[in-house]
Amino acid sequence: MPRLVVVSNRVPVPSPKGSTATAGGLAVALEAALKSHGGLWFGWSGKTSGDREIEWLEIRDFGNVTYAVADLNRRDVDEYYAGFANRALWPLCHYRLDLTDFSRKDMAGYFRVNRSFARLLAPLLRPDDLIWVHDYHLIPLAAELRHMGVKNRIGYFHHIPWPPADVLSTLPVHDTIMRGLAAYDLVGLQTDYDVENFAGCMVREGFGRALGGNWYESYGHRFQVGAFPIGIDTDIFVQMAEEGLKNPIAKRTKESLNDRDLVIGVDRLDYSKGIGQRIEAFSRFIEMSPSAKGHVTFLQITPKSRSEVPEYADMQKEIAELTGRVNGQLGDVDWVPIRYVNKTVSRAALAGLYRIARAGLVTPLRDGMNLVAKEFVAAQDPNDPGVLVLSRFAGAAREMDGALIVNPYDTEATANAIGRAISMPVEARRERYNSMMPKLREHDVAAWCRSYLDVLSQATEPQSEGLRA
Ligand code: ADQ
Repeated sequence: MPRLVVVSNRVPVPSPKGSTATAGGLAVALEAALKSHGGLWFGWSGKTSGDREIEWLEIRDFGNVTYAVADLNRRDVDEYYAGFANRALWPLCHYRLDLTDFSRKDMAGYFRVNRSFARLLAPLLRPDDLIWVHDYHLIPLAAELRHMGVKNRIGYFHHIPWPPADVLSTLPVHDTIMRGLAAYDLVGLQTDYDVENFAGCMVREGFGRALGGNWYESYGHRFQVGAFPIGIDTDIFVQMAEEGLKNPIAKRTKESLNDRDLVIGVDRLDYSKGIGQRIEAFSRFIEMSPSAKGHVTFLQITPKSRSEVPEYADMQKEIAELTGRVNGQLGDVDWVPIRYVNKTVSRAALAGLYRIARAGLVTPLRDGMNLVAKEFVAAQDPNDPGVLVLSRFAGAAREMDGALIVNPYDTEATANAIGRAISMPVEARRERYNSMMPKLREHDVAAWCRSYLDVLSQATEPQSEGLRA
């Protein structure tokens, strides 16, 4: 079995004792895949070190996994990470053309950092390594490695949505991005819809042609494109939720509710997650339902993220103001409708909080998959499950047919769905839960890793005769 090399923007290097305390399902699954193949995990340390160019790596071994991380300098972080990745590619892939900033300086920084990463990674590679690159920060990495003569199989997984051709083509260097992707052997996307969009960008914009099956040819290279919907570590999450009320945070929350119904939202503070629209919908629900006043509490747990990007700082302010306004208008001396917390909590606490909630609100305006939707369902009590209210614009909506699917731009309809979720009879709730759990168990994050790596490692090019123009 070839060695696995995972490349991601941030690398969760274990503590000296060998544990990654805050690791989520994805990190745990990748770590497990690395351990079973023997492996190397390469990327940014997350640290910013003065003005020094990226020229050295910190390398640490834990068992049969090697972690190799580089610090970035201030300029690299500004241009590559906070700039092109998070002010051009992120908003673009989430259809937010109003928030994109296509600075030429940031673009240059993005390609420069990818070149530096390739220069540091290439000497660590062995000829039969299987290389798996993650997410939009690193699209040009394979092309840079190919320039340096790397012939290994290299796969890319795009965790966020892939936009339609009309949206992608607003990016001045979209051809370079498509060319960068054509240097991979497998481009993995979350859903069939993303694959359709990607194929549209490729074929309609004239960057490549379909060869039949999942195969494409572009810039003289043949590669596969496929949908690999990511899952969660379902069994572990179920187990954590069963013990959830032993968790002090979940226990304190339950006690503090005084028998009120809990509605929960858990997201990074990001404009793609629709937090403002969700607060408006919850507020509308309270206005429309006099009986809910004083009897339902909405807990929104939202750690701040990417505060160095101006659009995120603006949003932090807006959401805080909106929450304050709603609480001021609708609250009472003994009841606050919205508890808004800017905090990261442990996975055990999250599992416990999901379990005590009557409804989970996962209402992004656009999301590659959304793991919170899957975690919320996995954490429910099978005998008395809560209900998931899920945006049709999350990749997860394509699998989770037992959720109440909403359009998050439609405040009234989302408010109605919250009401329906809270008052749903237990039989209907169980039916919805039972329709989703088998899929969550079967398509967990380990199965996702396996299915992606099987295709990457076993792919054989189609014969020329069978090509479809
Ligand atoms: P994200 O945009 O980060 O991921 P998501 O899929 O919801 O979004 O994952 C967030 C993770 O962070 C979840 O595991 C959640 O439990 C955790 N989390 C969120 N808030 C937390 C808090 N307050 N405390 C502790 N943990 C918290 C990107 C894409 C998604 C895609 C994933 C994986 O944007 O669409 O599903 O990658 O591919």
